[in-house]
Amino acid sequence: MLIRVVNPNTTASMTESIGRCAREVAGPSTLVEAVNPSMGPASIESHYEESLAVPGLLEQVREGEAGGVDAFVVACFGDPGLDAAREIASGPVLGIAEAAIHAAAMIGRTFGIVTTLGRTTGRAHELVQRYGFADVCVAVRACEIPVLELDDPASDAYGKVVAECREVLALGADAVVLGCAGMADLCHRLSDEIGAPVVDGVSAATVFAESLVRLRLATGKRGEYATPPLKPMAGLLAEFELGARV
Ligand code: 5HY
Repeated sequence: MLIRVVNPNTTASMTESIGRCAREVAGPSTLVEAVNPSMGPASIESHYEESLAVPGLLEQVREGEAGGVDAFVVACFGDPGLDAAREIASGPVLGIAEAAIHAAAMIGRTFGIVTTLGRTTGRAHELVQRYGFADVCVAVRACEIPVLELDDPASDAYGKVVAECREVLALGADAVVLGCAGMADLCHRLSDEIGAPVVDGVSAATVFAESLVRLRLATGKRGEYATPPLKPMAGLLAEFELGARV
């Protein structure tokens, strides 16, 4: 089985780290390819960047679809372009926020989320609401570390994430959800440090995507997620006209 994990930002070092985490949990017969778009923001920390990351994400989904990919993972905690990707992919498409939130709800009564910048907490609340877990999400906290500084030792990112994880537990959470794909490689160390389950969406989405393929389940195509109607696409986005060569 072939799973394509798409990091919707354009930072290759982050894509490599995401790929490593996904491969760690993928089954022996599963091939994981981690990719990022050729265009778009270096990191996604605002609505503007999230919107501008979507064409690149869809570029990678269309390319993967043409290359026989069985399932896709959208490796950004805002789950950007998830619905659009589901419309153009035949196999399952999972967002890391969606997967992490569902996993957390299966291992405790409550959970909390630790994300990067405070300005992204609104999106996290929205997704918790959308996925139906607003009642059991007791906190969304930000460590105020920019995405691209998460792997910079000088930023003390790890210490700040630990502190926010402890705050979330103090607010009554049974588990902590990591609110950024760039935190995926901190997951097990954090869990040992705080003595509670820590959920990383990259690995959760990879395993859930694998399971859906094994169950021979894919996105329903009779209604909302049917292939979009063909129509002309003008200007910069002309190559996104469905039916146009990938
Ligand atoms: C992410 N941004 O997972 C989100 C995290 C965030 O570039 N990859 C990004 O801060 O919303």
